[in-house]
Amino acid sequence: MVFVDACKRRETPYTPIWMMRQAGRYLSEYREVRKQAGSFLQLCHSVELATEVTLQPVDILDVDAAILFSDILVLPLEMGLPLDFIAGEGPHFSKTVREKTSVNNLEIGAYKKLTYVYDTISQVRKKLSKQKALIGFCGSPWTLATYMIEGEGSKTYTHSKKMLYTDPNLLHSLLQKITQELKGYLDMQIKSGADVVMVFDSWAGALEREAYFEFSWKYMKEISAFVKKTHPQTPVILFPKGIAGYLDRIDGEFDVFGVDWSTPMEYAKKYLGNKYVLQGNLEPSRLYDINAMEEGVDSILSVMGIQSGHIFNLGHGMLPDLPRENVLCLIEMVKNKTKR
Ligand code: 1CP
Repeated sequence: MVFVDACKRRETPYTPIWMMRQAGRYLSEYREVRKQAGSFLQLCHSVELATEVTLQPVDILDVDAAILFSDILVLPLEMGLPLDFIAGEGPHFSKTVREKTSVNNLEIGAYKKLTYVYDTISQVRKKLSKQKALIGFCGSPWTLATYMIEGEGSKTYTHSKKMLYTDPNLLHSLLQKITQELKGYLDMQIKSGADVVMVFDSWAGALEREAYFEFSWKYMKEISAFVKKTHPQTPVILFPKGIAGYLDRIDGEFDVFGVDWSTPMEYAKKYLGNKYVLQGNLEPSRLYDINAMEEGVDSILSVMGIQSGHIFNLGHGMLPDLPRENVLCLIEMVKNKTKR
């Protein structure tokens, strides 16, 4: 598999490419299946339909990896927090976790209930070409905690940060509880057929430097060390978004570092390129314009070259209204420009 080889820094015929949020609304085929499912959560719960949308980007775009179609928030849902996705607003939990009792009430072993995820993974792996990798994923403890504490997406993380500074032990006990679940969750995803796993720390950039390493990176490292110990052959990708200023302190046992678009690739290469394969980091909005897109691709390749050590991706998720023809063009372009 080109993608798995690249994660292990082996020689590949070209730089592999996939895109975060590659299954989504910019594809009419996705919108069709989503309508059939009724709601986003029902789509996540349906093994047949989730399998179909997971495979769509591979069939349509010929990307090198499929990523499980699900959401990071299905774990907190199974831990006992009823979840809704409100159209135009995003996720909403009807309960929040802001004091000791609610941390204690969170269900232990909830990852065992995510059978629809494991079944989707094994279905996808059965149908996916042997040349293509399947990526399993989860949210980081910190990123999941922000949703559980706030009850929804946030711009300020008010309640989460209040807990961090007024009752750090309570936050740690929540993060530890989530970390335990995530270990079991990724273990089960790998046993079900995921070839690679990725941890999304989307709200890493909400934390100042010291706080980031104490409340987020520490747990990311704990999870990746666990996966590397239990499944040494499975590559682990860590994606902390928005921490360009902290790269000098990044360490741990993992294979690939996901570089977001706000982090200059030069910085990532300088601090991390010798130790980790780098994945990224085209600014998704560049896909609105072909010239802007090519300029972005060239700039990334001028830093990363066309040797092993790089996986091409966007620097964050695909946007719902990106022109599909430009996405197709990007895949072609990267494969052509990086042919060895
Ligand atoms: O169809 C719809 O209206 C739902 C939109 C949607 C989709 C397509 C959501 C709601 N989640 C997803 C799928 C999803 N989420 C995937 C699928 C695989 C793929 O990449 O193709 C993945 C990996 C995620 C992970 C995810 N969910 C993250 C981490 C990655 C990131 O984008 O930073 C986060 C933060 C979420 C929470 C979430 N789920 C959905 C939304 C709109 C959000 C973000 C809300 C917010 O801004 O707080």
